[in-house]
Amino acid sequence: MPFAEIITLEQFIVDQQSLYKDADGSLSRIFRSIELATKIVNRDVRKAGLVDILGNHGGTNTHGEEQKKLDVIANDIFIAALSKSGEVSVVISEENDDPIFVEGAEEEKYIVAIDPLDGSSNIDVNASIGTIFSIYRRPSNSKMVTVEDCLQKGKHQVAAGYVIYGSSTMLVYTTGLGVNGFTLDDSIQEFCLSHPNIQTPTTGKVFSINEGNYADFPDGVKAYIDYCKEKDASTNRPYGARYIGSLIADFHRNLLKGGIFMYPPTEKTPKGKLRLMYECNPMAFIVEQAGGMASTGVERILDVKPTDLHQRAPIFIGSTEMVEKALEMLNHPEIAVTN
Ligand code: AHM
Ligand code: MG
Repeated sequence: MPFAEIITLEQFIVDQQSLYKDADGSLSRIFRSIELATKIVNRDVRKAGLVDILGNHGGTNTHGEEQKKLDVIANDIFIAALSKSGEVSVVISEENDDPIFVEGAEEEKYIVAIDPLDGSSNIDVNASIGTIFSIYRRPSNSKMVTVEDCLQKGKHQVAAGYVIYGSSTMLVYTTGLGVNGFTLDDSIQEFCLSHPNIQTPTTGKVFSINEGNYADFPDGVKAYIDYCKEKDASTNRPYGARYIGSLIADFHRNLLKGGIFMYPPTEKTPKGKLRLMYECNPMAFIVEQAGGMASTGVERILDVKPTDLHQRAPIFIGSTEMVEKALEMLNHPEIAVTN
């Protein structure tokens, strides 16, 4: 790309700032911190196969899951970068039981939620992994930030984004004015605008779900999966099945190409698996900004009032027509599989 046409993430953020009348640069400073942390994590992810940072860290996280070394490294890097930004009063992370209140910054106006390295079971097999972030304004008028301040509905996010460490490294984000994607140019270590104004197709040909859990799904989900696999030329079915088991990779593909991603409730996990604040809300904000849809099966993801920082939520997310069809079948499994 000719140099004159390159728009870096930093330039883009500065340009966008002028579109917000009350912008004072603080959100831009948070983005700068996220960008720096991303570059450091990217460096570590890229050399994961070469140095001794692969494998389990030995500990378990809040949810009793094994932590990989890179999870711990990424978590530390993002927390340090956000804490140093000077704009963040508290960081909540999928990897930490409790919120991390930033010393001396308790009055700052932003709250950031992070999943520092999602899909970490894929590290050892060299598949795509990612970082997810979500930014809220501190709502209370109290002097010090509280846990309650963190428990906001997703619709109050001021920004959300993800980084995918894939065959290239991309950062995709929204501040509520559409969705834009930036690809890291390794040679200059800059994220460059590569996917301006991402719009997700209203329908697609891909469904993404861990079908191994089929027997445990509610009847409506089973009916929708059967529908996806049924032959019907007029609706381009059967759809293709694509499931990496790394949310960002599955979501990113479907966002660009059209499709539906589902992590429904199962008998064992009645609330699904994914975390509302670290995974579902940021993805829901992004997909809605790109013209798609996200639901728990019962309500819009962004309308769920969190009661716990680490709560899970079922999710049906992606191209609007596909999510609507899935919801129709969830509610009426008895009419399924006849088109
Ligand atoms: P993690 O936060 O422990 O990495 O788990 C979340 C991941 C998602 O990236 C992915 O969509 C999901 O777990 C896959 O779960 P499953 O292996 O049950 O299909
Ligand atoms: Mg995760």
